Amino acid sequence: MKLNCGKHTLDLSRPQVMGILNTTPDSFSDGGSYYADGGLDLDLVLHRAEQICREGGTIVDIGGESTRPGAAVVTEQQELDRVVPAVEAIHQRFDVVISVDTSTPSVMRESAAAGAGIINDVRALTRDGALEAAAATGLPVCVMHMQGEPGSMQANPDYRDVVREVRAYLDERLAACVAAGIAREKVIYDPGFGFGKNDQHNLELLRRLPELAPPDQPLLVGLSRKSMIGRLLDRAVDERLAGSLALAMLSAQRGAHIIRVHDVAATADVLKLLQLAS
Ligand code: 9MG
Repeated sequence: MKLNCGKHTLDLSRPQVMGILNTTPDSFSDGGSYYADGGLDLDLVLHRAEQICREGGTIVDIGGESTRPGAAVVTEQQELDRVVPAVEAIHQRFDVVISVDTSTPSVMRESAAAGAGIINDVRALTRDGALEAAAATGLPVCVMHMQGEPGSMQANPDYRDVVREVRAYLDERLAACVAAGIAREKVIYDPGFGFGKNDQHNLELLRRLPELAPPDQPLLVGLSRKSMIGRLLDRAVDERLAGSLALAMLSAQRGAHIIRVHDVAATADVLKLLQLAS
């Protein structure tokens, strides 16, 4: 399976590593890492992008909004200011697919014009104008499942059958994307681990990962350093590498094509060995 991302084509016959670059002051794991003197420092952003590429990442995922419960609400202008210059700077210097983690139509449009290759939307293109904006870029889109809203989604997540409900939602978003003019093969499914799910829901989704997408649809999984790992193993956020790697390997074995992670080098090693031994 191939994913055409503008001037790049990703080979999804082996799992691809998507490295996380949060240009937010308050993300749960790396918030504020790229700020100096109160502002976003593009040299620090470029340093992280270079690290992702050197360590084996083929996609850099840039986000300007933290979706962790309790995070500050970001304005459209703040998001544009955090994301678009970073996309532009990375696009000029590195031969890598740039994914923009956004739900905001103007950020999608301006990022695509600046060189982005994937739109990653945790709200699955449900904001007003998002489907149309994404379709106009011609880029692949990642549609993620979330129950509720970031501020309250973990209060009391509730499902009769989490796998069936998540799959039905993603199928419905695929149909909406196709109706808006997005090519079917450019729609990436993502169950949204930790987004309105308790630990049992997350584990059930992981166990039944192959049921979550049609066989010919790209599947993205994000579990890196997430709080589920912290609760299940009693580990602080900086002690979750082993747990993150175990889940990355499990996800790849169960059909994930793109693995979104903080720890690129270690994940790339694990996935390489998995490929060699498979
Ligand atoms: C932005 N973001 C945080 N977690 C994520 C996940 O699991 N998937 C995707 N697509 N994006 C995520």
